[in-house]
Amino acid sequence: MIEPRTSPPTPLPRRGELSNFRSVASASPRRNARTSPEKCPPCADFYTRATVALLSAGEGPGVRFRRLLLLLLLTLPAAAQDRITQSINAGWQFRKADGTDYAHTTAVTGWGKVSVPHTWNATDVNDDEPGYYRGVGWYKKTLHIPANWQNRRVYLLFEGAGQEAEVYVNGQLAGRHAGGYTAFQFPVSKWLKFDKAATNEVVVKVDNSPNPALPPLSADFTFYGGLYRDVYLVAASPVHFDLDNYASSGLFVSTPAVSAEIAQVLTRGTLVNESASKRRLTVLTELTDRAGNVVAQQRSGLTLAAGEKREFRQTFAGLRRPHLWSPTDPYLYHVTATVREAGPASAPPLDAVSSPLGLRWFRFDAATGFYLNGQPLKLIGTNRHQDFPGLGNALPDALAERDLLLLKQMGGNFLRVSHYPQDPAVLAACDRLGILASVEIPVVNAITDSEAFFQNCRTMQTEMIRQGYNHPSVIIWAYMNEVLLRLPAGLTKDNEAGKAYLARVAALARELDALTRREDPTRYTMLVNHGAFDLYQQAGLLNISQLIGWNLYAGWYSGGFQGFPDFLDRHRRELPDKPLLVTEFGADADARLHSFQPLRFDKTTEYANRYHQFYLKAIQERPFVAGATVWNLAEFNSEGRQEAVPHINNKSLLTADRQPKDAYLFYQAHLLRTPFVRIGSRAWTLRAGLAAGPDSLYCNQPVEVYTNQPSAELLLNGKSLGTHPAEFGIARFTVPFSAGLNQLTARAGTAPADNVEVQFQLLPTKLDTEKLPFTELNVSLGDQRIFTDAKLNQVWLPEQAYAPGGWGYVGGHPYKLPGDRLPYGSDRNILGTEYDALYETQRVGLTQFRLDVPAGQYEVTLHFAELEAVPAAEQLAYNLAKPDAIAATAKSTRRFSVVLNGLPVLSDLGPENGLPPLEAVSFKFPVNVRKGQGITLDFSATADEAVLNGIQVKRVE
Ligand code: GCB
Ligand code: CA
Repeated sequence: MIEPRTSPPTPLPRRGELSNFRSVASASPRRNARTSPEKCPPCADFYTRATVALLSAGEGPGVRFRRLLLLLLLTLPAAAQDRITQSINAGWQFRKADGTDYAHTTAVTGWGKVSVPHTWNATDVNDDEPGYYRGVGWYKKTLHIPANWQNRRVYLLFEGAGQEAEVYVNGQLAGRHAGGYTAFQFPVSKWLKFDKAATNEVVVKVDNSPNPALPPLSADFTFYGGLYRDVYLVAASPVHFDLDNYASSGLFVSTPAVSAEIAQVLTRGTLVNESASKRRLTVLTELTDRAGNVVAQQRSGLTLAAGEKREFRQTFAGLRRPHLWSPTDPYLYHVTATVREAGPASAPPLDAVSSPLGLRWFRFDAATGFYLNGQPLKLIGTNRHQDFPGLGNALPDALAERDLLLLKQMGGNFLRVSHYPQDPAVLAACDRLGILASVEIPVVNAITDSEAFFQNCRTMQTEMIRQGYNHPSVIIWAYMNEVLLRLPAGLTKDNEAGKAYLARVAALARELDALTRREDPTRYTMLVNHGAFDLYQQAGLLNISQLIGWNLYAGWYSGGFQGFPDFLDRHRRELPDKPLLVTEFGADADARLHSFQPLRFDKTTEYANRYHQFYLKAIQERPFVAGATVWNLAEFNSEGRQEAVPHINNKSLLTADRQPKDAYLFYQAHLLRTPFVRIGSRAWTLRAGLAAGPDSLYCNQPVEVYTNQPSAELLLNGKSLGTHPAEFGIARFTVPFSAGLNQLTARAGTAPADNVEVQFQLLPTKLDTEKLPFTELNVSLGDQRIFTDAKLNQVWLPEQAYAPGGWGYVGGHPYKLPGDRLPYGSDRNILGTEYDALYETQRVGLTQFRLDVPAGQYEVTLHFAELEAVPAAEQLAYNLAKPDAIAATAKSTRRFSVVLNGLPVLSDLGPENGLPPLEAVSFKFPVNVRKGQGITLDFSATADEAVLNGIQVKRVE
């Protein structure tokens, strides 16, 4: 190896070139005002030499040869690095034990075997019992430590534990950590036994009990407990890069100035000498390109006394014509810092750390949005929660990575990592895939005005920044989400206590914002609010952060779609200097529910489609909207939620098992550059409907085709239904489905054709006809939606009034929960069923249900759920006080009877008698129908009114 001192002089940029740098700092005057926290320590023996070995064109042969030689030498394989990092996920034991101490817990038996990632809430967040286990869980594991680790500094590294942890090694407390979403690591050498025969016991107490000092206090997601991310053992040499800096890598890489011509890279770190003697050391930092070639290196020498800890920094002044990082070309360089004994470069490494390096620059403009590498770029993407069905939040990295790939395949270029820092695999995937990211700590809905709460916030923010600092994908650090959503009991924005609270929230915001700018002046700060403009204005929260994020649900939780652009325009008018992002927008979409006349809050796919169509247009039409992230990428667990699928928030583009909903295809049609065409509602492969007329053998239903081409053609069983223009990404068709299999094919331009097979259940309009014999009918009463049950292969149709020859109800009206949110039905959790959406709607006061079926053997099943119950359901979906809603008691005195073809089958049904509130109840009756008789159900009430939630009629012979 050539000592850098003798290597050719580095072609550093001349002054004039440097001042041409286009960078975040020079592009945005506000950011210039920031001062850098990076201070070079006063170190007498600190020397540094730079070599930049980028081969550039137009050089003389001599220079070229020397450079080639240098490049060759620099790429010689390095000796093995001396730090050992190994996961210790396997072979843990687990025990749930609330309120017990270390001595007691470790003495008892009854431990189960688990491996991490692990959560104790994987299943109890989905059952009918209110709440989920929030308490203590203990983990223990035996470790065999190699005898030759005696001289190493051994650490335990936890990528995350929900929500608080205490780590014990051989009975001694090694450390405590508060906060469920950031990593922590503790030195454990001093308690380890290195004897070959000895075993070491690690015990971790994890606790997800509510803690008023620890964010999040309340939120629309589940606060899972457990060791739910990877756990590692780290063994470093006594001379090592800092392992005690908020579980960061100890190496901080930034890019103070980047342009298309030249890039500056700054590395900072701290070196620790835990050996017993003074050491003369060299830190060699190398930048390598994607192929592994060293493109620049820096060497710094420093002498550390025994026990000394010393900062170093290295500036790579001029990386010429850097390969820039961007969503379309996420090119990554790599940084590796290695420490060796001073002297020959071939000395074995003592420690090494590495980091990705992406060269890019960016800025936000309040009027014109976001710019990456000097080009305007509309940030479009989603939010993401970290759970998965059946696993809770304890995911293998691969599932997190798959989510990011799905976002990329949608054409997304932006991820809001909500509402908390996630697995390190997430930002690593963002770096690789070219997805820009905003990351935040989980201060959600409210704060506690205590020093302990404030301190936990500061620590979390620092951990988040230091742990994520080196990811080129990160452009924003945020720290609060809708913090004024829930003012503490008794407080209003106008009373004294309320005003004092708002002032404390603002004080915390100011502190966290200042901390963030100090920690990392290269990113932007952001505060995220719900749509209460005046309230946040009054609290002074709109002029603290550099960016404002708005979570806007106009046309969902309240009002109409127009409220959305009106709100954006208001921000533009009143805060003309503040760049904004739409950090959340979305509508529930239960993949089972469809309607061709969708209504606000009906949770159908089609309503969500309209919502996204309106919103995306408004976002695109406004250049000042720098970015927007859909709420949410995939369905996620929120244990306290009710709605059509209890415990699940389904405002998402993907189902829980990551199948695309229509809105995902819609964004693909807008964001993908390669020719694209997909048939909408592609998962709705089982459909049903009434024949178009008494003599028809088909049913007309709309089908949407998503494409980025000017038009699309749709074929049904090989026959063209025409070519229709795509309007804002959608070509609309009416498809005459016939009974059985229907093959749809969509074609558009050069996009690969798309195929979907739909199984159609065609129902006769007149039930007694030979042409289309009656087989079965499933009707959801009080409902205007179609419900498809893929599991049982059944489709439920919306109710209709009876007409002779057909079927339907006589009399009554649809149930509607008071309030202006739901168009009909209730949103309360119905116990004892997975078909909440069906039981949540009901016809009240009907006198009959009739079907003019031909003679034969039938089965009639009636479905009921008493929807009148106290206390009244929560009005706000993200208002999470809930357990009492389950322990509902009857509000109605209902008593009614049902007579089936003259036979009294149900008598005096009511809350007191067979119909407890909010529970699914059904009765099945066999019926022998004579010719001309049909099926008639008569309903009569002796108190209140009769009800019916669902009916199924099936011909059995
Ligand atoms: C919000 C919250 C988010 C909720 C979402 C919803 O504004 O920030 O945590 O899940 O609304 O679906 O209500
Ligand atoms: Ca992981």
